[in-house]
Amino acid sequence: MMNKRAKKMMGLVVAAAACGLAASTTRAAMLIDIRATGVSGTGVSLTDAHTVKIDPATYTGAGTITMDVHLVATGADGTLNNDGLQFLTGRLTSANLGGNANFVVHGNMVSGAINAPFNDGNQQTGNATDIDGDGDTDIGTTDLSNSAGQWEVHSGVFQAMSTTAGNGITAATLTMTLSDLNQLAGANVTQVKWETRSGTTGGQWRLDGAFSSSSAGGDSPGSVTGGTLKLATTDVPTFSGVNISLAAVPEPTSLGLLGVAAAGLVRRRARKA
Ligand SMILES: [Ca+2]
Ligand SMILES: [Ca+2]
Ligand SMILES: [Ca+2]
Repeated sequence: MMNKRAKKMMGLVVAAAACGLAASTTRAAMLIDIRATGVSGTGVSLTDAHTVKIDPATYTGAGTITMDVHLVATGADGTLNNDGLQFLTGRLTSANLGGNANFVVHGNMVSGAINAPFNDGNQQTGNATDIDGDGDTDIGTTDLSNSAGQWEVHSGVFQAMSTTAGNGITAATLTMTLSDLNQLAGANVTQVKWETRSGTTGGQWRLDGAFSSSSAGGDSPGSVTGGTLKLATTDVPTFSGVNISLAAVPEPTSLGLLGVAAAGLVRRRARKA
């Protein structure tokens, strides 16, 4: 028979499995996926595409994080060749999840050139502005209702997601030049995040439509029929950011203490049996 703790553990396992299932189901949405692709600097390490760790014991106060802004329009019918994007406008900031006072790390951010096919002349790499007033420069402006100075991808026609590698498009490369580290209590995660332009149309995409024509290479589908025209004002895009946190490196002494505690537990269990 399961005791209380075993039952609780079982519940957690079931809940985790359910989360996994939910995450793998088709998401009908526009995703701005900010992915870390590389780091430099002593004590700066890349755990995965959305996690960067800084080891305060070895960090020298300098380094970089290189990121991609990857755009994916995903409908609900399981195929990407009828999902497309025409333009998207917003800004990118680096902000602590708990507020500016307890930042993990500061760093100025810049965007590289916007990649084809979202560079029809109306694209923008965004102004260098300290949007959140934390002392480092972000990409875009403080007025999220105005497109001027924001980061923007723009194509003259709809572009199907399936025409680019990786089921989406890598719109641009971002670089964050790291500086000072804050190790004050309360510092937890600094996140590179996305905010879509508000007020008026901040983007336009199609999910599960039909692209009626295409060039030889499959690019520039031109016109779209069917599906639903999505506007950022009514269908808010989701984003996946890059989280920067302090690396927790267990010290040899605390590892030793853990060993002693484990040995004590074993002795206690042995006595009870
Ligand atoms: Ca689709
Ligand atoms: Ca910042
Ligand atoms: Ca800032």
